[in-house]
Amino acid sequence: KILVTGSLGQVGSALVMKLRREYGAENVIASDIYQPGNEVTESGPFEVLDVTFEHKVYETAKKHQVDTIIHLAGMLSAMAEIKPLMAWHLNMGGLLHVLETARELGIKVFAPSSIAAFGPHTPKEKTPQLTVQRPATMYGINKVTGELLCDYYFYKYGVDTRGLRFPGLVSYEAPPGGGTTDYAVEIYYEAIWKKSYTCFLGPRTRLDMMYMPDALNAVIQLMEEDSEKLTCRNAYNISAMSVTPEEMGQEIKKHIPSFVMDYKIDTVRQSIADSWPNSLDDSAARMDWGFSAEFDLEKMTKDMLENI
Ligand code: VAH
Repeated sequence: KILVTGSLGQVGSALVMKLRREYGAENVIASDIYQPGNEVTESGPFEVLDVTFEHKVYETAKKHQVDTIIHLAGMLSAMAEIKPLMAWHLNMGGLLHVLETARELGIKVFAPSSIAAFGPHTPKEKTPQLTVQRPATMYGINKVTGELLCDYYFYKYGVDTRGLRFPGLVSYEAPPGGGTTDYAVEIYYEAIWKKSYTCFLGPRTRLDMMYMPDALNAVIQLMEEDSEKLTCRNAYNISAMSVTPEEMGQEIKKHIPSFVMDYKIDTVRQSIADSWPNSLDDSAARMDWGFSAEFDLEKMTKDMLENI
């Protein structure tokens, strides 16, 4: 049985539905801080769970006798720069409560990291799996600390912790909230609705991106792999494409010729994006557990525009 925290978020919404299809709805307990009425809360077990309360995490995991926790509850990069202390409290408190519960109940844990775990001193092109990690954002500090904490619980207590450094994620099931890469989702919606988009990052801001189906497959593949094959548990670099807003706009124009794009730079999110890599080396994930991405910019754009 799998407990997913942050089930109403951008990754959680899509992952819960996929896991329920693959493992049976009754085996996937979704949870989040509140319970609206939607397909995530109504297609299987759902718990209201605030991960900043340790006993709540423990009680929920024990009640449902879960063997795996996929911990997605957290605050993303741009919001974390506005509320850094709240970000630390949620991102680190939540993770610690999940790890403590996992240690006591013998549960496997997936905790997401991000390209945000790298900083200005990190090599930007083909960023190595093992390299300098001195992020300059609260979210990036949370991600690096999370990686180290997950490794610690593995080495010290034998907790089976695993993680992925997600690039920017693009999807249509549920919007991201408070991220720096949110432009890569907004651009598709506004291309359909308004035939135009004002981007908050500069035209040549190059970042790693990935379409949600590839991200979900990567989580499932990683979690199903034999533990001893994992040479870098927390956390694997993965990527599908390295793109700029300008390139995304040009790809959209192939489908919507009248689409126009302009730029109104958000200096906070621009400086966050500028501190991140331009392209990741994901060879460790390919070698250890056969990661491969199916969607490139062309296939993602076609699928996004068809599904919105
Ligand atoms: C964010 N979407 O923008 C997240 C992610 C690599 C970006 O961590 O904060």
